[in-house]
Amino acid sequence: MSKKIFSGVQPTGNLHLGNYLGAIKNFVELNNEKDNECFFCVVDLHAITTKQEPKELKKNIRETAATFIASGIDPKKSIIFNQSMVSAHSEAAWILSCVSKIGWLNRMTQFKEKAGKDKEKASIGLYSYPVLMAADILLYDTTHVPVGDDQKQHLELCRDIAQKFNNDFNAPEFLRLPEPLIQKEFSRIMSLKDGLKKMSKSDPSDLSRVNLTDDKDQISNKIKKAKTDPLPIPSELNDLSQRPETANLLGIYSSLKNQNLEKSINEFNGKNFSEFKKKLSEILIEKIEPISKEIKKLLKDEKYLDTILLEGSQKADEIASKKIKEIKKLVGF
Ligand code: AQP
Repeated sequence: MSKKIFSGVQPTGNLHLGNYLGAIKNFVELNNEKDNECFFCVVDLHAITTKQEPKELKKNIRETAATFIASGIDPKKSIIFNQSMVSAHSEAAWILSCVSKIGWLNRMTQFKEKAGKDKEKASIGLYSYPVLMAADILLYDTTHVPVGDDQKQHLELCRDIAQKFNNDFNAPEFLRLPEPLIQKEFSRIMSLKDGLKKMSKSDPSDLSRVNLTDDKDQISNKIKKAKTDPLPIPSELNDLSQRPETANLLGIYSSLKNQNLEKSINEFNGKNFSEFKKKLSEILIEKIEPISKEIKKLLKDEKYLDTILLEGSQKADEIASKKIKEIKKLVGF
């Protein structure tokens, strides 16, 4: 069955291994499946929910598009576009925010994590971020949304919003309820410095993540410095439950090798970390360095990247503007 795929990445800089293994690697596979119709969006409206420097944002928008292409998404086959260039996203977000319940949004754990202790100072945009995400997805009659595990709750909310809109406006199945595509394993990559914290762009320590623009030396230096524990690699999966850093590094290795955790444990069982880290660096360099080199090459051609985004946005706009017209009609505008 052909799928309609939508997913986005925020252009907030420092795209990392977590973004790659949790989301972009999956985008590439879906791009390569024959009959899929894919939309990969640089979600700049989401990015401004936290303060962005305008010049940096512009640079990061191009870098995100370059990362998509360098990772293997073919802009001739998939639509790569810029969220802010398609005004239907903002319009649909407003309308959907009027059917969404405050109680639903209050349950979103990502807002709690990102807003931190001082919620009063967080932007309204950060709070209503999941409604904009629902608008993004629903405008394209998306069937499947490939995301990392951290976005699962937002996708469930998107389904609730769609259902509520359809009920409120007596339009059964008008907004299509999308399915999440979350990998069973390795869907949450953790920080290299703390196995209990998500690998994240906004972590102040660059040593906490492998950036997709890192070169060979940076990658091997970060793996050398990655936190471990004093025990050797275990022989049983169960022994990993109290060892988050070890579990994370073995997870990264397994994901890059496309093999299960058990196989990796068997490979390194009883060995010390220096031997494992050497192999981990090798596979990371093999998989990430070509992407990093290609990103840098693509970034030199701003005109090419801007054209991809402009043409992609025009194609997306054709579809989204039809859907928003129908939404407005149902609402009574
Ligand atoms: N650590 C992660 N493990 C697995 N998947 C991840 N994703 C992000 N971090 C991890 C997935 O990457 C996609 C794009 O994410 P995003 O750019 O929209 O924003 P995010 O999830 O907020 O990413 P960060 O790195 O955590 O950013 P900051 O530091 O700004 O909060 C999504 O599919 C996400 O699941």
